[in-house]
Amino acid sequence: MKQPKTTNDYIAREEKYGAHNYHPLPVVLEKGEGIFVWDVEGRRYFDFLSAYSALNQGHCHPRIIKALNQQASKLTLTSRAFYNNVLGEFEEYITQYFGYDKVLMMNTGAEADETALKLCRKWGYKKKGIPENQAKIIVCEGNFHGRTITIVSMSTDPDSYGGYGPFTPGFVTIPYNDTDALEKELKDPNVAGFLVEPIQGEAGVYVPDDGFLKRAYDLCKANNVLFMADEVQTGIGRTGKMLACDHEDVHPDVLILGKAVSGGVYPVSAVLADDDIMLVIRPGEHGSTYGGNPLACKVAMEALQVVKDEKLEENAERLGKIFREEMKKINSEMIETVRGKGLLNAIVIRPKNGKEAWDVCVAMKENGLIAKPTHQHIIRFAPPLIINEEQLREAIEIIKKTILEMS
Ligand code: IF1
Repeated sequence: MKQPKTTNDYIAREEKYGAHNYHPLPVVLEKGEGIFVWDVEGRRYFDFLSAYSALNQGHCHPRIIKALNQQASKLTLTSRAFYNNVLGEFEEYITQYFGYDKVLMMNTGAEADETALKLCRKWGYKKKGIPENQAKIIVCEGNFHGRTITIVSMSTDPDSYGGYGPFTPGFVTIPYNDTDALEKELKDPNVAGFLVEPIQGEAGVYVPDDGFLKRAYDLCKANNVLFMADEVQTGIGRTGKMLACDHEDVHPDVLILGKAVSGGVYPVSAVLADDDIMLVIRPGEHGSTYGGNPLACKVAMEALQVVKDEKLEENAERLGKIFREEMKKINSEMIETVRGKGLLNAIVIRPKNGKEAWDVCVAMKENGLIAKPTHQHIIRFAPPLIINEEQLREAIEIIKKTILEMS
């Protein structure tokens, strides 16, 4: 195929040579800076997806890119067969940052979740005394933790698990936001852990009732079960606190992080826990070629420091309130619900004249803002947390104008 020129040429090439495991919005991006991206035809957009909250610090944050470049020309990978001079520095940094004894570094969110599941099962056998191969982990309906076979085994979404069986056993599903159901399942002495997203992202930005996390945590403690929070999407300032669990002063036994840990620059994920839990995994029992490499560590250290220095969680908290207020003011039947926390928000679209969430997203793109629908009727809005109030209000005008045009 000759060199593509137009948006359609680029799309056609991906369509021809790439697996069809995604259905992207028809826009081809070639440059990003801060809260903006530009397409191959030079048009500028507000990025209101932020790569599913990986880009909390914005596109190509100068400090993070500098850290990447400096380390990239020095040492990129050693594997864990040898020590490197950066991993320990980062381990000390991130454990102090979040208040845990230990961290285990991986690359993607799914790997971090897998790590937490393995850690939890092993803890169940070694510490809790669950009989071999009997450990159970409680998960929630509508969960999203990634794409591996074991993770889709926990999924209740047929798009995620359909056609991928046989599935990994050992999971018990309860409704999200239901502590009565949790309490009931916790009576089983073979339960080792409870894995939960503080806000369900993929399910459509479902915010649980106030007190749910605290109550769930307390129930887990009372039953000697590990409370494991998947903060891959909600963490690192996104919901208006450093962690979404901080809203309820819950300190998870096992904390799972990914995405924005590296500011969208490099895949870095991490599992944090105290010694009593983390040390049940011994040398040779888990790992990853790239996990904890020096490039990842330098990038992540800078990315986390940027969040602190720029007080991004405070900005997310303040601007999130403005965003939801302004969305609620839009006078259109097409807006059924507005919900979210910090700068992780969603609107539920009531279809009109055959126009659905997808059509709204295509129209917003034409007006200079990109976001993505989830589950047919929901649009998620998650700009980089470096956005300022003036920029947010400009973006709100685009959303408002688009919806009013279609209503
Ligand atoms: C895709 C969703 C978001 C996650 C939580 C673990 C992972 C994710 C809470 C796995 C990943 C991504 C993956 C992305 C779409 C996206 C997503 F719509 F599917 F649900 F963000 F909302 N835990 N979420 O949200 O992390 O292995 O991908 O690094 O295209 O699958 P990963």
